[in-house]
Amino acid sequence: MGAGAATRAWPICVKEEVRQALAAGKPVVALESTIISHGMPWPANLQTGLEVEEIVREHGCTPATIAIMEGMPCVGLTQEQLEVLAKAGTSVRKCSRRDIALAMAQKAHGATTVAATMVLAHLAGIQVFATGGTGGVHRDVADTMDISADITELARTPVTVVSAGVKSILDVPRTLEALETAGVPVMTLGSDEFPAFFSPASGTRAPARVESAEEVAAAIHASNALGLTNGMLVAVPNLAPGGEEIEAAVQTALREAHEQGITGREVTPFLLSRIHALTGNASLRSNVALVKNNARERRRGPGPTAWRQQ
Ligand code: PSU
Ligand code: MN
Repeated sequence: MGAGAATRAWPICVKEEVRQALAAGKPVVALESTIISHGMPWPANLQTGLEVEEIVREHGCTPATIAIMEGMPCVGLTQEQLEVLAKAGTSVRKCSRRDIALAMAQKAHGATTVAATMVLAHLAGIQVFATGGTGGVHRDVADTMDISADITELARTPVTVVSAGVKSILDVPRTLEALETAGVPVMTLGSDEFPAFFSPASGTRAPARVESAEEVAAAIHASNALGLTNGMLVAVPNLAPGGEEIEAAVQTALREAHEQGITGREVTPFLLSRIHALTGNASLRSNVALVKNNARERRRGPGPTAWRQQ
């Protein structure tokens, strides 16, 4: 073991702006970085990352995009750091919970998934996190046992994730079953249906419905009051156009991945880039729109106080 690893100033670096907001009890919203490196192509990824931060700011909150930079877990990135991740794209390591420690030890850059972003957000004291889609149960789970660590993380880490549902390539009913088993509260904002990422309609009923961010905040407070350690999943229906056509492309891409023997963590980046290509980037436009929408929706209804760190 080299001396460098032992003397490194771990564990996490919290950006000054984020640190001050947290210390003052002001609302902070965590954002993930895998969506930047693996979820979207350059330069739409950088632009979206910056615009989502701006939306969070416009609503009186402080954004904290989370990633691992040269082995240092960072809560809150500079524009230069965001640019490094956006340019490097899929060559950056995709880090879920299990990858965090090794990326630190190897001084690697790491883009954090929902699971890893939750881990680091919680360490920094952030309770709310906005993203595009979370991981879940894959449609070919019977063959692959591919179930995202995002589900396990939602079961064990008290961070509320606001998304457009689960990734379009997943099995929605099975994912909701797995979340139920894991003890994760799941609710849709303003709809009885759980959304299908690109479209508001999945054909599956949401386990619960809420009408406002205030109601979500009240549930977070209740959970905190009991000392429950699980997170929550809030689904915001994506109303951007073209949902059904994009879903057809999802089916095609899934078939291609199967034919080409693509498995494990390579599946998501492969499918997303194929879906973007097959839909002439309509899926990308929809994806950008829904991420921004989720960053915005987390505060519909209440004033900033409703989201203060408790
Ligand atoms: N949804 C997208 N694009 C993405 C992801 C989700 O539209 O890139 C990422 C998120 O970071 C999510 C991760 O946490 O994929 C889940 O990956 P896996 O299934 O390998 O756990
Ligand atoms: Mn997986």
